[in-house]
Amino acid sequence: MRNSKKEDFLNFLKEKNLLITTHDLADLDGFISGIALKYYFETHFPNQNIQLMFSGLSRHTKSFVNQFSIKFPNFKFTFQEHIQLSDIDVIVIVDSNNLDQIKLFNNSDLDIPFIFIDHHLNLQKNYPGNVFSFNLIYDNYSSTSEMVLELFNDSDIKLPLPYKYLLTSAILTDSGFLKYGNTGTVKNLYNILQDQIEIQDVLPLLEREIDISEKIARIKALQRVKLIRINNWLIGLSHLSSFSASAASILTKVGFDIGIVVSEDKSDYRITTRAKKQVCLKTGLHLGKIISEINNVNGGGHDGAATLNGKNDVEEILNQLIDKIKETLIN
Ligand SMILES: [Mn+2]
Repeated sequence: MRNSKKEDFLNFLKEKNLLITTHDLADLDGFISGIALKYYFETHFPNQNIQLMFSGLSRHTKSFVNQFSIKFPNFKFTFQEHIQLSDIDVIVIVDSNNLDQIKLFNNSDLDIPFIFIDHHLNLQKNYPGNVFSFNLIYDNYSSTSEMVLELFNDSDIKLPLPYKYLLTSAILTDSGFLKYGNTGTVKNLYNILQDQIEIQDVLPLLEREIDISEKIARIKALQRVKLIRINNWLIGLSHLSSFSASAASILTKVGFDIGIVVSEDKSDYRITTRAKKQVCLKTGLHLGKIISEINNVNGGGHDGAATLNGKNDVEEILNQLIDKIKETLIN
C-alpha cells in the first residue's frame, strides 16, 4: 500500500467515532482483521471511541474462537452484535467491498460515511456514502489481516502475543496455507512469528472437526458431479443445499481443475466456485472478475475462489458463468 494512501486513510479517521464491521457470517480473516484493527485504532487514536460489530460468525470462526480461548483464557474478544449508530461518525468495513454482504446496510438508508479496507477485487461500485478516495483496496494481499499488520508495522506498535497468533491464523487460512499466497505472505508470516512463535503451535488452532453433515454433503457433491472437459481442463459441476464452499474445494482436490457447486433455496440461489492456482496462472482465469461481470447478480472474490448470489434465473446465469470460464480456458 502506498504510504500517502495510508496517511490519508488515517488522517480521515482521526478524531472521529469509528465503527468497524465486516461481511455477514464473518470468516477468520474478516473476524481477525476486525479485532486487530480495533486494537490498532485504540492504540493509534487513544482518545477516540472505537466500536466493533459482527452480524454473525461462520462455523469455522466459532470453532476457532473456542480453541483460541483455551490457549489464551484471559483474552477477551470484545465486539457487539447490534449497535447504536447515532454516535458513529465513520464506518470502516474490512474484508469486503460489497455492501450486499454487509448486514448493517441491508434494508436501511444509512447516512453515515463509510470506507473499505479489503483485499478482494475492487468492484468499483461507487456507492453514494463511500468516501472512496480513502478506501484501501488491494487485491495483491492474500488477506485483509496482512493489510492491518502493515499499519501496525508502520506505526511501530508492538503486537501482543495473542494478536500474533490471531494474525498468523488469519493469514494461513485466507492464503489456503500459502497455496494462494505469494512471497509477501511468507514475509508477513515471518515478520509476525520471528523467533518467538513456532508455527506448529498455531496450526492446532486451525484444525477443524468436520461434522457428519458436512462429510455427507461432500460425498453427495461427488456423487452428483457432472464432468465438463475443455481441452485438458476438467470442470466439476454439482449441487447441494449447504456446505457448497467446502464441496467446491473438495472437487478441486479429487482431480477437477475447477469446482462449481450450486445451492438453491426457493427462488434464491448461490453458486460457489473454486479453481486450482495452476489454472489461474496458466490461463489467466479470474473467477472473481468473471462473476463481477455477470449482470443482475451479486458476487465477487478472488482468482481461485469466488461466489455469486442471485434470484430466479439460476440456469441462465450458470450457463453464462460456464461459457465465460470456457472462453478463458480456450484462449
Ligand atoms: Mn479475506
